Amino acid sequence: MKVDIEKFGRIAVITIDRPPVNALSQALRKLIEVRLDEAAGDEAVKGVVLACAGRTFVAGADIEELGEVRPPTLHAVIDKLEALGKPSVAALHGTALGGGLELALGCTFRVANRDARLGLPEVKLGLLPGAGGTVRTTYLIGAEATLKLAGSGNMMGVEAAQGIGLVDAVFDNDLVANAIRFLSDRIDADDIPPPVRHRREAMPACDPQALESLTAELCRKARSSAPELAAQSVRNALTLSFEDAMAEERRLFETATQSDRFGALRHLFFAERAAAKPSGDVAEAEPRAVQTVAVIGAGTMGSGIAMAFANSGFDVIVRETDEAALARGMERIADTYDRSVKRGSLSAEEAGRRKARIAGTVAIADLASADLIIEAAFEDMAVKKTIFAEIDAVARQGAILATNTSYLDVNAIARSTTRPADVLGLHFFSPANVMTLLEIVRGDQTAPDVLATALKLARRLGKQPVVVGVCHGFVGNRMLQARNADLSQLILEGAKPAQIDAAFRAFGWPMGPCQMQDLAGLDIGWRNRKALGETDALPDRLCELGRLGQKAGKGWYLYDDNHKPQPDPDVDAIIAEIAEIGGIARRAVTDAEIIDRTHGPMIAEGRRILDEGIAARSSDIDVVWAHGYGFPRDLGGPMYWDDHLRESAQEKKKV
Ligand code: 3H9
Repeated sequence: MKVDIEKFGRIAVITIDRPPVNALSQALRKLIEVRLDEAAGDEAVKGVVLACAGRTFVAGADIEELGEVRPPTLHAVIDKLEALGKPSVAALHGTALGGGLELALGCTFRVANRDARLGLPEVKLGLLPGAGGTVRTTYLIGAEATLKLAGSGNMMGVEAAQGIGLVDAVFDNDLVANAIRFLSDRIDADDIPPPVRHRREAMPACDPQALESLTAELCRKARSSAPELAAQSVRNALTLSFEDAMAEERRLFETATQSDRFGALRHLFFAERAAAKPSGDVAEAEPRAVQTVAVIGAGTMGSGIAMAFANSGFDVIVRETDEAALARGMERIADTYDRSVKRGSLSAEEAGRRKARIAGTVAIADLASADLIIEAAFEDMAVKKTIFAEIDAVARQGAILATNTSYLDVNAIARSTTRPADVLGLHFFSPANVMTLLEIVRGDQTAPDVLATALKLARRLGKQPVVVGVCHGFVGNRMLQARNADLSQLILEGAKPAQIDAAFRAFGWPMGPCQMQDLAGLDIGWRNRKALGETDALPDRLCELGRLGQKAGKGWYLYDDNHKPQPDPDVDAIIAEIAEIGGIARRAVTDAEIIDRTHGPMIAEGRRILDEGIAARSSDIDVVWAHGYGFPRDLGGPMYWDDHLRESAQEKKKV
């Protein structure tokens, strides 16, 4: 780690260099402070360029150190920069995020590379920007634009940033040289605006009502109240003096860093990165090149997988057994893209490019050119084995063969080929073009470079990978089964489906288990039970009565034309009847009991999964649940919740 200073005539360039992302640790802040003092004390220096070495401008405060207040604070460093008495310009490349953007706001100007991105992502950690990010930004670009940035945590491209005044100039190359020239020209023209803190008067106007509705929308989208913190601070920027608004922002920030929510979200931040990182023999292996991907099966899953790859620039071949099924799959794909265009989330040109990347075939021989073949056929071992033997006969040497099975034994599937080292599981979640989780299933014989390739692919696809071992249902579905194992019994004892779902939503889930089963189709579980020779009287009866879920207009609930679930007295009658047959006394069940009897077994299963080495780390399980099943991020994942929050939540309830 170092911070250099170099003079180019009357301009001093201060270069921050702390790989990988120049995060502002205490040690780095100290070094920056020293260089700022040097620049301030040098009479010959008339202006300062603040730049970064490596792949990015400062990506924020050091998340490891957040919550500790150790001098010099970021506030102090930014204040010093703002009070240099000489104009300064931040030269932004890569991602200027959080404390990095706040540092840049301490400069008189901001210039950027065309592909740079800016953002205030603190909300994703349950925080708000804590070093002027809401106050100075509001002065510069107005309250609404600031809240959009700080309340969503989304990054913004430089052209948009220039449009709203966050960036003063954009360059295609030679960023630092251009920044020096930019600053020199401004000095020569005597065109130096005051520091951002003194630009309150020029602040764009804002409609308080618009701020209110924007805050509500941000909270709804985030399924969290975290955006309210940024909103409160933006309102303070409008109504309080600079000093008071800054003090208040800092107080809100420091309080938030002590919260359970921050602890949970910071845990997930590092957990996600740990899960995506190759380790052991996989870290040493060279990933194989992949450009052409074949998908076997054009059903919901297969077409979703095909789109996920096409969206990331891969060439895709979709294979179906007959022309009619292929046509249906290709139509489903085209419809999905057309809907995105209609919604405005995708341009017609881009949709056209993506569609053009997907070719269809019924000839298995056409898969010979593929670097990766993913089977997304019916969930049946015999079917899968036949398909793998077929692929084995046509795939080129070195091609990777993957199964998208959600439950089945990847080792058995691998053994049906002559090359088990090239076989692994790539378990996408539905819809595969939307859901971020990818369980990468390592078979007994899967080669390290096959795994390394899968991890690299996940990154290219924008997916969150987690490497798991072979067992029935892997990490996610195995724990889901445990979570739902007591569901029928709970209902028969007296908890209504609507009460169970409401208890789950109150916990923070996007939906409860009954709603989820209705959405997926109750027949999935029914078919599984039949295959295993098992029964579950209550859902079996619903299925026998044609109550297969939302698609049938009725399941646990009754659905109106808008797919809105309504509790159904007929279901209550079925429950009462089966309870009576089983001699189950009905009683009031509390919400706490619902959470305990569903989450308890799920976490116990998670512990068994760890003991068996199916997941490498407890935090991997949290990542699976946060990305694949909507476990509330604010609670850090089931294992983290159990280890850190469950008891204190129970204590709070008692008080
Ligand atoms: C803040 O700024 C608070 C202030 O408002 C107020 C203060 C008073 N700290 O993601 P990657 C590590 S809050 C520490 O794989 P990419 C990361 O763990 C902060 N470490 O790369 C990983 O380490 P490893 C606001 C960090 O290219 C390595 O860098 N800022 C930090 O896919 C590479 O990361 C944020 O929330 C950090 N701030 O993406 C930005 N950032 O190799 C968070 C990264 O050991 N960061 N690391 O696993 C990101 O969004 C992405 O990392 C970034 C790069 C887009 C920068």
